[in-house]
Parts: sequence; structure tokens; C-alpha cells
Amino acid sequence: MFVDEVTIHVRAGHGGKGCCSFRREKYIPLGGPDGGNGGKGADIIVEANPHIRTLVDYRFRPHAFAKHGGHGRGSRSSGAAEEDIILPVPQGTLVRIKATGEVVADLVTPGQRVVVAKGGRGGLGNAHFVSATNQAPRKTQPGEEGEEFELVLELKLLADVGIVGFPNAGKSTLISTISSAKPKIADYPFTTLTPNLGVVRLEEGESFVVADVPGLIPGASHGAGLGTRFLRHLARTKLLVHLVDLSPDTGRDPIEDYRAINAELSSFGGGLEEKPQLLVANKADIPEAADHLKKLQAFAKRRRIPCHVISAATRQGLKELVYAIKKSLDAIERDGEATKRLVRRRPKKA
Ligand SMILES: Nc1nc2c(ncn2[C@@H]2O[C@H](COP(=O)(O)OP(=O)(O)OP(=O)(O)O)[C@@H](O)[C@H]2O)c(=O)[nH]1
Ligand SMILES: [Mg+2]
Repeated sequence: MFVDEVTIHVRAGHGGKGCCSFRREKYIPLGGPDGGNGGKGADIIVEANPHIRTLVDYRFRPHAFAKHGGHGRGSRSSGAAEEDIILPVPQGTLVRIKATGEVVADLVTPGQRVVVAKGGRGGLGNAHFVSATNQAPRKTQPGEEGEEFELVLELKLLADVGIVGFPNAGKSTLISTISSAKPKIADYPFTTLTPNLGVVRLEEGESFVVADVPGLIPGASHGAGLGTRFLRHLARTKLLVHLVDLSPDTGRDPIEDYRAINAELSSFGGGLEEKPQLLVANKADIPEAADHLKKLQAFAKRRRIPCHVISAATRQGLKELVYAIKKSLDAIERDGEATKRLVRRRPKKA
């Protein structure tokens, strides 16, 4: 099960109490105060773990309570400090405090960790309060309370490239042919219900990560189809591959499709409308698609948008597309200016 948002309740441990005690030993009169300090309460830590793919575990285990620190004891014994609790999450997880919305962590690199709830400090025992004027203090401190929060964990997948398009456009077919991903492919809309990631390897040992997200339809931003909730997984991508279905079976116009998807990206916002795009026409192997292809190419030429023509099924144009994607990613990495030349940003009115 793919879960990309959960609310969890975390409570760090309280610090242990400081102890009030006096040394009592035969032949040692006036042994003096010897109450130890309380131990520190355990922290709650969230850590990015590259072996975890979703937040599903927290759906079933939404609470994490860390142990309290031990109380101080006589003979200046400090209370035990308890072991911290580590909550593993997928890379790309954003941690927010539910009440305020404040982002406390964005865990991107493997092993990156952050203390989300601090354990309370242990209280001081009476031995600590000895002074020249008070040689037998009875004063102790209680332990501090551990922090407690409702946290929202939100996964935003890490991918370099996102594939967008109508259902059935061939997004999953494309990711399955260019990458290691093996998603379900079928001849009906909304085959893909959750995002898939695939690694595309180039000959030179270089690679990039592609995300296939569920298809969009007009009105998706208002909840039509599967809505746009999966688009958040494209927020971190550098480039979008906008896949247009050339097949006449759709009964739609590919130029209208292109506009409709862009309109949905714009209403979703979050910078998706600004992302560089590659326009890619799929299903060029279908002979009856020639008309649609011609129309789309003429449109792209007028707008001066490069249009790549492929067939994910017969692999026509895939090698060129992979290299075009790589070239664009390199350009985006190098500088924004080259980006503008190579991957023309979608004109405002397209
Ligand atoms: N003729 C032809 N059919 C294709 C091509 N690419 C995909 N298809 C077919 O189109 C149908 C839909 O393909 P998918 O890859 O599942 O499409 P999708 O965009 O992932 O669809 P959703 O997951 O529903 O959004 C399948 O029957 C594919 O076999 C292509 O290049 N040529
Ligand atoms: Mg699919």
C-alpha cells in the first residue's frame, strides 16, 4: 500500500526527578547530601531510510512514546538516560507540526535525521545544591517534561523527471520501457493509482529517476478522476515529460489535451506550471494517428516548442527521448539560461 501522508502523535520521555538523600554510614557522621540527578528523557528522532518506500507503517502505528529518564538515587547515582526512539521514513519526507504547520524537517539524504521531540532534562538532586551557606539542602528539581506533538508526515517523492498526461496516454508503458520500473499497464483509464519511480540508466553509467503519476483529466484540480493529490510528488522534479496520446481512439484533440493538462498543472500551482516541459507525442506507431501527429507538430512549431515523437510500444524514438531528457537535466543543472534555450518554458497562453 502506498501511503504518502500520515498524522502521528509523538511524546518524548520526561526527565527523571532529582533525589533528596543524605549519606548515612557507620563512623561517618554528617555524611552530607548525596541525592543524584534524574536521567534525561528519551528523544524521538525521525530518520530518512532509503529502504523504506511509503509511510504505511505509521497508518497502523500512529503513536510513539519514548521512555522517561530514571529518577536520581542516593550515593549521587544519576537516573538512567533512556534510549531514543528512531522513526524511519522514506527519503523525501517532510515533517510538520500539525498545530502550527511549521516545517521541522525535510529529510532528503539517506540517514539524515532530526530530533522532532526533545526528551526532558533530568532534575538536579540535592547534592547539587550544597553551598557554603547551606550544607544540608533539601532542595531538588523535578524532571522537565518531554515535548509532545501531533506531527504530519508528508512524502514528496524524489525524482528528476515527472511524466504527466491523460489516463491511457502510455505513461506507465513509457516508464516501463525506459527504466527499471515495472508498473501495471492496461487498456483502461486510471490503471495507475499511485506513483511509480523508475531509474533510467544511460550507457555512460549516468542515471536519472523518473516518476509516473496517475493520469489527469479536466477538472482534476476539483477532484475529477483521482484528483491532483499525487501531483505533489512532482514538486521536486526538475523537468516534466508531457505525454500526449496521438491515438484517434481517445476521441479527443491532442492540442486540447495538451492545454487541458497544463491548465490542471496551473490550478494545482506549487510551481508545477513553471517547470520546464518536454512535449512528447506517444503512439506514433498507430497509422491512424498520422493526422493527430501532423496537427500537434504544426501547433508545436507555431509555439516554437520542441516536440518529440515516440512509440512507447515499439520503442520508436525512445533512445533519442532519453538523451533529450538527460541533456535537458544537465542544462537545468548547469544554469537556468541554457534551460530556457533547450527546454523552452511553456508559453503563458499555451
Ligand atoms: N499502439 C500503442 N499503444 C500504446 C503505446 N503506449 C501505450 N499503449 C497502450 O495504451 C494503453 C494504456 O497504457 P498505460 O501505459 O497503462 O497508460 P497510462 O498513461 O499509464 O494510463 P493510466 O495509468 O491509466 O493513467 C495500454 O493498452 C498500452 O498498451 C504506444 O506507443 N502505441
Ligand atoms: Mg499508468
